[in-house]
Amino acid sequence: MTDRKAKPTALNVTSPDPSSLATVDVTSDSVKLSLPSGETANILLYGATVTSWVVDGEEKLFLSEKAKLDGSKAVRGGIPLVFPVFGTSDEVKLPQHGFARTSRWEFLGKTSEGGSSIQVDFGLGPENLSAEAKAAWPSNFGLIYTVTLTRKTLETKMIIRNEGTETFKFHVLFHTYFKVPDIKAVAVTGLKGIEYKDKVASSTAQETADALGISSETDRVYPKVPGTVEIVSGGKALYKIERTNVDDVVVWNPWTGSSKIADFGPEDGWQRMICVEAGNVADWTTLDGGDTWEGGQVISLE
Ligand code: TA6
Repeated sequence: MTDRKAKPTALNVTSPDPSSLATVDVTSDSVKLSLPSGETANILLYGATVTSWVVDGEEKLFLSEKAKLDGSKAVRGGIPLVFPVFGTSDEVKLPQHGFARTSRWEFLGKTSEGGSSIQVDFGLGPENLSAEAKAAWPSNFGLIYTVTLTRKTLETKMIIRNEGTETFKFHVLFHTYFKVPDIKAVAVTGLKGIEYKDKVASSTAQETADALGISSETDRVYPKVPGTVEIVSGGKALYKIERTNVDDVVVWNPWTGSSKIADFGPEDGWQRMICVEAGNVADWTTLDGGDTWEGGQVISLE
């Protein structure tokens, strides 16, 4: 055997340290995403509802302490999914905000992972619906909902496919409940100049505020919002909401009227939440047989 003077060093092909990778913990009811740097997101299979998003040890989403998490009622908080109808409609005989938030979704698995991001998919089709929902909305469809967690962002994206031959129309919305320090000190920017529907006053008006403050019950639909919307406080953006192929923005805070909402708590919880919801709800979106629609939001922290 020849003695080699210059011995090759061992090839540096090591598998990554498992503690440096994102993880996905799946239970029978939920999926938890965790990044090695500590950020987490929790998604209930019921409604594919994101119920928690934690960054720097701080919860970013409001979840009512009276929220039902057992599949008996849509979750009051987090990010419930609205589909195929926003509110109620004479044309679609489904309960308020449709069936996506009250159906059990299938976990389709993780579609990408690394040390600084993790992405998972959930699916819903007619086979997952209750008999009543299927009868009220007999269209053949497939939804794929993707949640991506990075160190400073949470992305939610929906793919809607018409699996049938008949055209159907739908609304879709990410009904995000943001946690804020004090509702009286926050404002929503990016809405100025938009003609909105005021559901409290049952009227329409043009938004004049650069930064919309909230000082009473607020329930507004802003159609076709062109750019980024931010939730700001003290001149600083708390959350930046960027939308792709999603036109409208809904702003909701029930104010003291939350006392009439059975699963809303604590009593003063309305002071620490605001719903800023990205969706296509001002008009129906139509989808022909075999066609696919895709849209989503990225929420970033400054
Ligand atoms: O998105 C705003 C809104 O439609 C409001 O009108 C308000 O009622 C809210 O959603 C909550 O609806 P929910 O069916 O969850 O009680």
